[in-house]
Order: sequence, then C-alpha cells, then structure tokens
Amino acid sequence: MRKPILIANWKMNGSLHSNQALLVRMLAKLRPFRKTIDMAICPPFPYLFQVRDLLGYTGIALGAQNASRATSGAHTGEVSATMLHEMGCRYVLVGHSERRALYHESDDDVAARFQQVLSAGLIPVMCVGETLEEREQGWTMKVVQRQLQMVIDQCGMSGLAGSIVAYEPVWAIGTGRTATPEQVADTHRAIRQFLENCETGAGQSVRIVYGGSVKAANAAALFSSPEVDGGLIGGASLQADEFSNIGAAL
Ligand code: G2H
Repeated sequence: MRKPILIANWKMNGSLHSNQALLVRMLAKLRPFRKTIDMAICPPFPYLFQVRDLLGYTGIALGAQNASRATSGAHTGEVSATMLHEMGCRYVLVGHSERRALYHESDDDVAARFQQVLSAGLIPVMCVGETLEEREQGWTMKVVQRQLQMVIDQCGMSGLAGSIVAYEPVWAIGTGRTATPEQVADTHRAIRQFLENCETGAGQSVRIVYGGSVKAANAAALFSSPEVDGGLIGGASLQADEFSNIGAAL
C-alpha cells in the first residue's frame, strides 16, 4: 500500500513575511491530513531555515528544489545535498523541467544530482515529462524512459526504487493547461510497467505523483486513478486554501 504524498514546490516565490503568513494558515488547514498523507514543502534555499522552524514537529517534511552534482568545492552558486541534509531536508526535487529547459540540465546532469541526493541520505523526487511536441509525436514514454534510464544507469535500479517519481508533462506546467485524468492515468501506468520490467516489485512500490497546473478544482479528477499517488504542486501551493483543498482530494 503506497501512502499518498503532497509536495509543495514554491519555485522562486516568497519572502520572510509572506512565508510566515502562508505557513501559519496552511499548517492549520493541513492538520486533518497529517496522518493519512505525507506532505513536504520545498521553499527557495534561503528560506529553508525559516520553513524548517515553522514546520517544527508537525510531521510535514522540508524539501529543496535542487541539489548540486558536485559534493563540495569551487562551484559558486551551487548548494550540495549534504548541506540540504544538514538543514533538515528529507526530499529534493531533481530534474524539474524548468531546470532542464531554463538552466540546460541534461539527463546526465540530472542523474548526477540524483546520485548526490541519494548519497546524502535524502529522497530524490525525480521529475520526468515530455514537451507538447514530443507528446504529439507519440514519444511520451520514449522520453520518460530515457530520463529514468539515465538514473538507472548511474545509480542502479535500487536508487530509482528508493525515490519518488513525479510525472510532469512540460506542456501542463504553469500554463493553466492540464493533462486529462486519462492521460495522467495512462502515463503513470506505463511508468509503473517500465519500473516493473526493470525490477520486479518496483512498479508497485514506487510512488508516482502528478504535477502540472493542479488546482483544488481539478485535483479530485487528476487523483482519481489508483495509479496516482499524490501531487507536486506549484502555483496552487502558494495559497493555503487551494493547497489544503488539494490535500482533501487525495
Ligand atoms: C509543475 C508544478 C509543480 P504548477 O512544475 O512543480 O507547477 O503546479 O505551477 O504547474
């Protein structure tokens, strides 16, 4: 039985003042779900300390939005997975499509970052997904398999099996355009089949969450398939009501 998980990706949003106000409201609203759903908040790096303190002993985990492929040293602007571990993070997003598209992270980069996150004792949230053009060409699973295979090649199937996979079609991210529940269920099913083919049992044990313009209004439909184990929520995680209503839909 896979426990659902809801992950807030705040992206590059927030301030000391607004984070405090948002979390105070959000934590009160999320209280009813704390036992039944795993939850995590991934703020920008400078706010990790603040969010960690506000989360306190709520059981809601701290996450980060990326980690360096390097362990330490002359990598100006990078943050290592070990540092994130020290800050109290439990999860780290890896390979988010904004990182791939805007900051040119290749499959190889993403796999190296994934390895660092694992080595630091953290749980990678491995983001995969196709562009609109790739979907229209019928290449969705070809792309997703390539992204997953690179991690398997570098970290082994045991590494991938210890992660969370986030299916985020690039064309549905921050665009207001959402995948249909059928598209989500079909792709999650295909990802499970791929994992199962790689290692018996992995298809059933790995949590696969959906991300891409999830809102309170569409969450119940998107999460309706048993193939979907939760959500990676961007824009809607910046509003306490929206985020908690998405939690209620899980
Ligand atoms: C996908 C998602 C969370 P949004 O990037 O990572 O963002 O919900 O704003 O589409």
